[in-house]
Amino acid sequence: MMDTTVTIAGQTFDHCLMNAAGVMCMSEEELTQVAQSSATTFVTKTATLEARNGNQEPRYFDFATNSINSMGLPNYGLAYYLDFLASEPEELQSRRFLSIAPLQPDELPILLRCISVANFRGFVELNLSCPNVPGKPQIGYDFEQTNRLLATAFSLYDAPLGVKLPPYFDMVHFDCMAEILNRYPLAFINSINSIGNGIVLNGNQMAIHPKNGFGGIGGAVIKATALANVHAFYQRLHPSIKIIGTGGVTCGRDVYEHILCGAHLVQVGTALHQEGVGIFQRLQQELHAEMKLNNVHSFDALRGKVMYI
Ligand code: RRO
Repeated sequence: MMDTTVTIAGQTFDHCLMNAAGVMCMSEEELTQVAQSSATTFVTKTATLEARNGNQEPRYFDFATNSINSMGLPNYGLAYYLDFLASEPEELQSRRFLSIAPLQPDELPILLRCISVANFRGFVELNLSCPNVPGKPQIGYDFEQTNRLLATAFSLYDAPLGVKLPPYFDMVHFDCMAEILNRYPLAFINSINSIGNGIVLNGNQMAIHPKNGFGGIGGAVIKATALANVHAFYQRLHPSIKIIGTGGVTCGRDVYEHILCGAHLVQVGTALHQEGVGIFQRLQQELHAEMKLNNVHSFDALRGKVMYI
């Protein structure tokens, strides 16, 4: 028997696979499709207080098993996602992830107040890492601002809350960010968002239009950075802060590696966009085969057990 259950903040999931924010989660129709697939739960598109159209098209481009995007936070606004979540049975709601982003620091208390008033008690994922809103830096690269936002959040809000982080590339940055995160009763962190501000060419042209072609890179090419971030935080964070591994998942072996490096849940972005919701069943089958091959019978026996040479 294989035990693939995962527990975070008292909620148990039957396995580890779900969408990554931004993919198949903007409209009710897309969220319903993920909800009805074999994904264990879903996360919504990052919601802002007011609805946004996002950046000019073309703003998403697939290249091989990768993508570049500069969507610019298009979403239907927080109330839309809260209404959709409220339409679900309570026991489902408590396992859903609602992604949010304040456009200014003073929006965070308002967003959290709306979530409390709507009585949503599922997981809130505070997105500190959107690379694509012109003129707005990625909050997760500003350690002091991250600390201030988390202090505000936890002074106001007591349901499960986590953060979506940008990728870090320096060991000292892992140390600094982990030290800040460990000050707070976070339910989880999610590593990583897309690798910001890459360029992809389509022929002799920039593949996407906004920000003169600069956009967030996702897909197979970011797996090494994603695994590094998952493992660096696994080594540094208090064990009560669970890790959601995101980045570069295209097959069951990739999911296995995220868990081996320390992930509880594993999210799929670019590959879900390319393959559709059928991917969850394929990944699950491939993951089980990989676990059998390695004689591992539970996620708990696998998680964080990467070997060093
Ligand atoms: O909407 C976007 O442009 C976007 C967001 Br909010 C994010 O967090 N990550 C990303 O790659 N794109």
